[in-house]
Amino acid sequence: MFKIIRLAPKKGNRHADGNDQIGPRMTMKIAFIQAPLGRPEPLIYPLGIVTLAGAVPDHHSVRILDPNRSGIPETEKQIKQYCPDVICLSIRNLDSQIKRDLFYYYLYLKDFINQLRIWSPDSVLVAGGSGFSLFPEKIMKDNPGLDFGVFLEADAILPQLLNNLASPESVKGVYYRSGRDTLYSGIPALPKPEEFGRPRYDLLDPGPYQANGGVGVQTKRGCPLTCVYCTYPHLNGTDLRLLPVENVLNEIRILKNDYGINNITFVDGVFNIPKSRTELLLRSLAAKKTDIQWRAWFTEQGFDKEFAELCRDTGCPEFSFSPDGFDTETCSRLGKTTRRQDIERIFNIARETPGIRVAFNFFWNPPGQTFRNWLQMMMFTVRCKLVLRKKAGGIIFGNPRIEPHTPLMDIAVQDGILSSESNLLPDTQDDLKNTFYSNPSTRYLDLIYTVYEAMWKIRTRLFRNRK
Ligand code: B12
Ligand code: SF4
Repeated sequence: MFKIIRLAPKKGNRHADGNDQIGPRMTMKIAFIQAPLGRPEPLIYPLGIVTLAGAVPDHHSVRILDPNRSGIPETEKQIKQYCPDVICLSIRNLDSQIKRDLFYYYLYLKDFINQLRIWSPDSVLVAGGSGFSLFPEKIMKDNPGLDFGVFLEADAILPQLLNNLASPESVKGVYYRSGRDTLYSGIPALPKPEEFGRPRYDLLDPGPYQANGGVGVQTKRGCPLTCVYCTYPHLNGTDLRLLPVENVLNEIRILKNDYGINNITFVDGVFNIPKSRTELLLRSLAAKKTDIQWRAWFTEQGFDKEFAELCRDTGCPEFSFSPDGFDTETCSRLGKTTRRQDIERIFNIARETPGIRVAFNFFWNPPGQTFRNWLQMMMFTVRCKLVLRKKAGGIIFGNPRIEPHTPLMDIAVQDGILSSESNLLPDTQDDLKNTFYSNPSTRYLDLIYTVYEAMWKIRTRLFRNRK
């Protein structure tokens, strides 16, 4: 049976103009819930649902719950008290994507969805979020408790779906049930900047979240670069959709003045493109004397000393780069625009500029890897430690998680690591280990990686004990 039968208005729910038929302006109680991760993790402000709540029309009643902060029992209590008509579950993370610290959040999430169904059997359950949008069909199939799923950014879609719960096929981007089948209403357009929700900080205090790198602030969506392993072009498109600088400054002002937030993270895939607009944002921030600490992800492209100083002087203590490969050939194979000389340039800027730190992420054994290249990458690491000393913010090695809709998936199939039928969202954590790329022609490097992994684990344990 089609579960929308759940939407008979509950006691107290009224159409905004007085009658209580299901219809576009019926007032509903909507609970946004961030999916719990299943293990303690640094607390991240759930910007997706905080933003989405800002796109929901005012006549609805809205709450935001984050079990990662409040715990599961408190979430259960809140849901049972509130009795939402609609639960919007944000599935952001599926797995840790780090082989040396692998954790499969998705296994835990499946249990949580079953729990939600027991706590609130009459609510309509809608899923969405970046994790969901990577595997929408599989997640709908694995979790019969979900009534709807929304593909990609939902700022425009969710309000339409709320108006059309009985005719989801009329709203693009929606997965819905019909008997035993799951149907899809068709590819949606990504929202324009003026359609993005404005974060509803009033519904979830950002204060407790600022310790871990800061509260997220978005300045744009989309990325035009072409890194082969990256999911962002699939999730947010390849065109940059820029929020007006004034809007961004306004969010920062509200966070600072109303919630005492001094630390923010710009959540854009790449912060410093287009460069001129980033400079404008930073100069305007300086002019407002906002006095905040911020961090972001940068591309080496166009990053010069003057820009580094502008960032430093407006509150950025550390620059994170992901050249991923070290020599130009490996970088090209990874679809990066970065060249070896760009990495050296960043190194020199860090050496010459007081008050800045740089961090680099590299892949241990990516497509295009050679022993010579690996050795040079190791020598660069040592050089960073010896020359940059405290200015070297960290050099991290990993292997890319192979995600769907990425060119890396095709490379992995060509290299015999996967078959085109492989399940990238498997049923066990053991099988999840097979979703990481490691270049077969330099497989012996994996042995050295096991030593690196072991050292990393010992270091993490020692650090935790000391804390
Ligand atoms: C910035 C970022 C971070 C920052 C966050 C900084 C901060 N203070 O906020 C840091 C580096 C800390 C981080 C950490 C992690 N991240 Co991260 N992160 C991102 C990134 C780039 C943007 C997230 C964001 O804030 N977007 C802005 C908001 C407004 O958009 P949104 O959340 O996507 O929400 C929209 C839609 O998804 C949708 N939506 C969201 N929720 C819902 C719910 C419903 C019901 C509906 C209908 C729609 C919907 O509508 C929203 C508005 O359009 C995404 C990649 C991406 N392009 O999305 C990865 C991403 C979410 N991260 C990812 C991962 C894996 C992680 C980590 C697990 C990595 C790790 N091992 O540490 C941790 C988890 C941290 C945690 N506790 O949750 C993955 C998740 C996919 C997966 N395979 O699991 C992503 C997709 C990147 C990737 N590699 O593919 N992350
Ligand atoms: S620059 Fe960053 S966000 Fe853009 S494609 Fe590369 S990894 Fe993805």
